[in-house]
Amino acid sequence: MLGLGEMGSAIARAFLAHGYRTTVWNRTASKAVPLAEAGAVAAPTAAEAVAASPLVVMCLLDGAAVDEVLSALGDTVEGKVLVNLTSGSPAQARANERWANERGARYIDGKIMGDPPYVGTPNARFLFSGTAFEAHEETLSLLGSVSYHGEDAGAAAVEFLAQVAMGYELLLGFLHTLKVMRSEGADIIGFADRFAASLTAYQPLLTSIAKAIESREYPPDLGPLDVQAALMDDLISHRESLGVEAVRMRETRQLMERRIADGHGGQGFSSLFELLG
Ligand code: FVH
Repeated sequence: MLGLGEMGSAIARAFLAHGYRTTVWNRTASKAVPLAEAGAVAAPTAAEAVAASPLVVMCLLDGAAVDEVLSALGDTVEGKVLVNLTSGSPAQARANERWANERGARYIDGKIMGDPPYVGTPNARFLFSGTAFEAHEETLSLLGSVSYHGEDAGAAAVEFLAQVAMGYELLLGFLHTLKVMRSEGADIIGFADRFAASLTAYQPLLTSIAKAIESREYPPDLGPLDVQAALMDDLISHRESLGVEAVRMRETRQLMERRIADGHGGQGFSSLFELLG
């Protein structure tokens, strides 16, 4: 295990808990001490840790840290399987795979959704991609609930960035809406509970929007744009009257106007996809 931050340490502990002989390395050596006390072997260098095991798992801060550690490892990775669980882009994952293959190693890219205390439980989600995954699925499944996204090494990162981006899009909208509710003197905790309960209604809607985009046949989902545009005006003026940011509402309104002007006022929300750059 290379990298013993919060996440790397939790991963090393999960392997130890399942009886795996685990060698650990961290740039700041003191972080290996608690793991050595828990039964791991602490290696003085990353290359010595790699030499100890056929399966090498890395979880570092970012892509720059991965590049630094990989370049120090060089050809010592020959014959190993590298599993990189560091957050990063699809391009970084594909470049890491090329780097590993050129040195006679195989590469699995992994991305983590969940906090360190959940590692080793189904509440920690691990997304994987790369051709070597199947052979190591059993070991990697000890870390949490696992999903495989295909042979393209970048596929797990594509899914991870999309999932994380959706989370931020939703949560930023939620913060702005809480601002509206608080400006109106409403109970925001009660609102949060009610909105959470209504989230299940979005499940079929998300699927039907994706299907409408694939088929390019846009039913009036959420109602025809002609009708929705009037509602957008209410949303924008309500927010503006309270001094709350309405930038995404204005963007949505502009997209609706363009679509209506193009003669598609009878179509639904999903049809705005046609206008996205
Ligand atoms: N912690 C979390 O909740 C999440 C949840 C979802 C995904 N992540 C990703 O996991 C990666 C590691 O995150 P972390 O929480 O373990 O981060 P830290 O505790 O800050 O540990 C960072 C480790 O990286 C080492 N490191 C940093 N730079 C270098 C470098 N140039 N060379 C070698 N190692 C480096 C650092 O070493 P040190 O500072 O202790 O010497 C730590 O071992 C991350 O991609 C999250 O996005 C976490």
